[in-house]
Amino acid sequence: MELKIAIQKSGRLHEGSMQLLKECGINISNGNNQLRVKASGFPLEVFFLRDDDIPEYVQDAVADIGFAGQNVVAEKNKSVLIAEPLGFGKCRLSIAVPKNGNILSVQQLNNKRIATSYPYILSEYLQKQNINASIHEISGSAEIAPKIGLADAICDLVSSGSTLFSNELEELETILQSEAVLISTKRLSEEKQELLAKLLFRIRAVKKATNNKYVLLNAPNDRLPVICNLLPGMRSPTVLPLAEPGWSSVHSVISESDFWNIIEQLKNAGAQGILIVPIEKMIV
Ligand code: PRT
Ligand code: ZN
Repeated sequence: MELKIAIQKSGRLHEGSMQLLKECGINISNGNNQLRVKASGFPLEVFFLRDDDIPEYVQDAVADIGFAGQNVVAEKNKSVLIAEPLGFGKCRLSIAVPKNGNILSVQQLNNKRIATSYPYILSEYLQKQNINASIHEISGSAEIAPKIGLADAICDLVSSGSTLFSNELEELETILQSEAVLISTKRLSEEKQELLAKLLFRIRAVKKATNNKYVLLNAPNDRLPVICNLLPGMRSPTVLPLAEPGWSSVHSVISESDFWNIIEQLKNAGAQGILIVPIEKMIV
């Protein structure tokens, strides 16, 4: 019994998908550029596909699970379950208009033309906003549409914003935040559900580790209460005596998101010799 997973063959999600599986202890050798490969380290068979096709394959249970962008999952509107956000492939789907033009608000899109590869998400959004605009479906390079007179606005994915910038466009409104997600078919056998639970356990341990750092520091004993207060850790910080009397070493885990903030507070509280170490896996 194997779980069949669909991942992007090549493109922006390919590396992240392979990397995540690798960190879960799953190795995939695709030296011969095959479309279907058996993995080692987990009972998994990998299908390499175009990202656009993944939701349908998963809906139809040709693949049991898949890694795809939320943007694609929402646009294709297939009947699948979203099991887990994966933390890579982050971007947003935004409406953008020419800089210094006359469209300053979403309401001003009424009776305008919008070019996009996301007609379904966009039409749902416009309907909710009660805006009557015409959608020009294109398969890519939306950013040139206003310049060549094909549309008044675009609706496309943005990550750094440099594509918009170099085409003299600016974001008017973000309509969807996206990242890669694990989707699963609604028709998983009990055995396969168990395999998926095992895979999710590994994925969550990897994600938790990526989002956290291990911190070690030295502190005078009289500063320990303040410092430990700043470092809740997984249960509470580990405090060990140093060879030098009156000093201790403190070990704990801090989250990536408030990392710099906490480091500054630790320094101000008298911590010295602060070391930050990556965590490989984290099981709580
Ligand atoms: O061949 P296949 O169909 O599988 O791939 P594809 O060409 O359709 O997709 P691909 O590989 O370009 O993107 C796959 C997925 O990556 C998308 O569906 C998103 O979920 C995610 N992703 C993350 C992005 C971006 N960031 C992104 N920046 N997909 C596309 N872009 C494009 C965007 O369309 C625009 O042209 O990058 C440009 C904007 O980038 P910035 O950095 O200039 O803002
Ligand atoms: Zn695609």
